[in-house]
Amino acid sequence: MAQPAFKPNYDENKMPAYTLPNVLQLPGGQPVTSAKQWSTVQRPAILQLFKEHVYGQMPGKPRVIRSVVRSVDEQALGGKAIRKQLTLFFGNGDDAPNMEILLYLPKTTKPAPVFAGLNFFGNHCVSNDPGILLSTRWLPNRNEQVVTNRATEKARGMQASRWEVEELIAHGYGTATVYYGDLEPDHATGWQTGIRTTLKDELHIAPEAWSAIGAWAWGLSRLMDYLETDPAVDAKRVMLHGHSRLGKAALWAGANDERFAMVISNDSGEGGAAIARRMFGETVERINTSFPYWFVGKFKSYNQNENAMPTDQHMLLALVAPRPLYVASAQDDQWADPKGEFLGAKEAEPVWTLFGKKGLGVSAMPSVDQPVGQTIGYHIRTGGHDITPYDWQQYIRFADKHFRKP
Ligand code: GTR
Repeated sequence: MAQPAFKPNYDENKMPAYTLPNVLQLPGGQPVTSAKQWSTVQRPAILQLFKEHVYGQMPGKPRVIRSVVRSVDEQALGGKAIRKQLTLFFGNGDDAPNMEILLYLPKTTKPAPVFAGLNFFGNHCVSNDPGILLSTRWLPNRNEQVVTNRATEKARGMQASRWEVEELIAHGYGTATVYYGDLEPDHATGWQTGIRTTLKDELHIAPEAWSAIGAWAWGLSRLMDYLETDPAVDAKRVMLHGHSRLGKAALWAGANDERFAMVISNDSGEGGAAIARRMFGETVERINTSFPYWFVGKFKSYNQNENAMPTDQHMLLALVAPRPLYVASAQDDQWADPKGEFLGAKEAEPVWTLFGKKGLGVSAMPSVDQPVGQTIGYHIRTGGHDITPYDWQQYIRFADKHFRKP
């Protein structure tokens, strides 16, 4: 029998009753009272809950990681930037699983802070720069840009509006990116050709012990491994960012890997920054039905059963503490539940307080286009599900505030 069509709830008055787990309450019921107790007991315990119930295990590095430079242009973007392209191999030999890295750096003598994130359509999608190597991987078909699952020349710059490469360079930041499909193509059988299969023996992990979001997040940590080896990069100032499903992956990577200095969630919604128990817009059941491979099998047991989860997404955001966290929403992106994203940040705030840091510094959700926050930044902007220049202006300002102190 056909399933009834999913009807998202967009009415605050039809919210189910729920009680959120307290981020600062230990499993035995006692409160977490010190930053040390958070770091040594509660943080690892919460991370473990997300591994078991939501995103799966997070394997370590392969034994061999090798970067091979493909091209360097010291006069990129009209002479304003340095462009490097590398392949990062996970193992010996040209046929080892690998991912392509695109890196733009400002022309400075000092190591540069860098914004790092995955892209949706191959590295060539982030800029019209003709020097970017066209990805040869599987891509989701789109118009004349991706035909029979391969990029055409028309795919160049197809998501340039989401990247602001020149703006970042002008502000003294580098930008590093990898196509998420290099880790795992985003479809139901993508795991069969992605690293969950090709690296399963090397990483000693069964494909079903983790998830597509896990594989994408793992790739971000490997990108960090590379950035740590590049003397032109200040690896202590790498700002991780991601939009939507890649925002979920960025949060999961930032939770696991504390080398990232700051984490930005752009419209990450369900399975990202939004409180799942609200069941507003996309729900656990809906995301598990559309994208079952994004999460581990156990997550399906919470379909329409959110109150039984030992986690909710404020706990994921809390794992970024005490580092700066930015959560962004968009007014017309109700599917991602902007209010639930704000509340995710708000409910995570006590952990920053424990570290003596000011979090959001507001109790109510701000109005549209009114960014707020100290160590946790938040805004809801006008417009839909996207990354816009407005979003980037806030991220640059927030990074400047935390990492470019005079
Ligand atoms: C949607 C999904 C969202 C979000 C979005 C995206 O289809 O329901 O959770 O991940 O895709 O990545 O743009």
